[in-house]
Amino acid sequence: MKMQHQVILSIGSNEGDRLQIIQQAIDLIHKEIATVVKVSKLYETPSWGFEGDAFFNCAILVHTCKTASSILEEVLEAELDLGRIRKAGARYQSRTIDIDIISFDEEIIDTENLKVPHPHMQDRKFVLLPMNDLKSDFVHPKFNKNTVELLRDCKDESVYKIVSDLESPVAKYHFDHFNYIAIEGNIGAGKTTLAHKIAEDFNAKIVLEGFADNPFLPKFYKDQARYAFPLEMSFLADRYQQLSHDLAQFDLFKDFIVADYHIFKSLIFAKVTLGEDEYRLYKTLFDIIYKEMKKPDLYVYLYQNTERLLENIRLRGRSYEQEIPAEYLDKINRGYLDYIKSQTDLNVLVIDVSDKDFVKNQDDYLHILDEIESKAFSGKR
Ligand code: PH2
Ligand code: MG
Ligand code: MG
Repeated sequence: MKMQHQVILSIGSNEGDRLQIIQQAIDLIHKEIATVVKVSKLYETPSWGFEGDAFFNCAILVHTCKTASSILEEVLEAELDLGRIRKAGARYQSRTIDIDIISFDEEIIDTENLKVPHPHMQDRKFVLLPMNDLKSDFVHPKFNKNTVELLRDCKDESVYKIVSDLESPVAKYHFDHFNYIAIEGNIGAGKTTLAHKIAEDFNAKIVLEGFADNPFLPKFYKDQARYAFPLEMSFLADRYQQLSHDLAQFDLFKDFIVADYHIFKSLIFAKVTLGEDEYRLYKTLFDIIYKEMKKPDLYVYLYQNTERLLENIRLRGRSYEQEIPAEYLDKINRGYLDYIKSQTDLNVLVIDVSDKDFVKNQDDYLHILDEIESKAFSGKR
């Protein structure tokens, strides 16, 4: 299941420096609205439905957690920022920039301001041809046809010509220099959300901690002393099993692996939750297992302040987590920071996300991507 919406936008221009304006539009969308993960070729197309100069058209695939109506609102604003002036009168007219929502997942939206899939997409090769370049798995929810089938059945006879290559915003990142990125952080820091976004945007294989089926976890939060040892042992066993399996499997269709944990967290938590004797026994076993494990070539620690951790825990609403005290989170955070300080040969990146919201603010997400990118050349390969 994808966490983000897959949205296809069509971009056109038949006035001014068409190539430059379209490239600016793509960059602006990526910077402020949604992550542009794929860009089609650029086509020159005769104006469709009215007399006017030829258009340049392309299509882009973007990922976002925003709603369709906020995407529409933001895209209209981007058109204005890019200098579009809507003149009164004729339905179709020449324009410096036009950005249309073609599809939003495979949803059917029919409101006053927004109709999705775009009601004319099936009649227009200037939409379907670029869309076909994106190789998305979109299936039209009304016609039950994929892009290739829509194109095959399209009656548009106009002649379209590929004019140039556009620059793709995600192509500037080199995350495939990594084989294995571990995203770490305290309970509620946003590890899983960030791992999902990166995996979806960069075609990585995701490895998620399967905490939900740990039978000791709810018990532990009620009676720490009694359940800490079996809890830590079962986490260690699960993580070892999952990681040794998933990291050994080479996925031909994915570029790298992103995990929402690193096995060392087992020891960090054990140190906080176990008594001294138990911890010593635990560490003996941990060390044996740890030696065998593949190390990530980037370890990202998301630092989040305790107040917002508590807020996130409340918002995600897992009942057994609701009583976690602030002091416990402080201790876990200190455990992580001590661990990080003691590491000499781990490629560590600490990102302070305490005043960031990488789901709602595209700018905050791009900041995180840029930080990771800055480590792409110090990682091994
Ligand atoms: N957009 C229109 C109407 N006609 N023709 C071409 N070739 N390309 C367009 O983007 C286009 C059009 C209305 O938005
Ligand atoms: Mg249009
Ligand atoms: Mg429009």
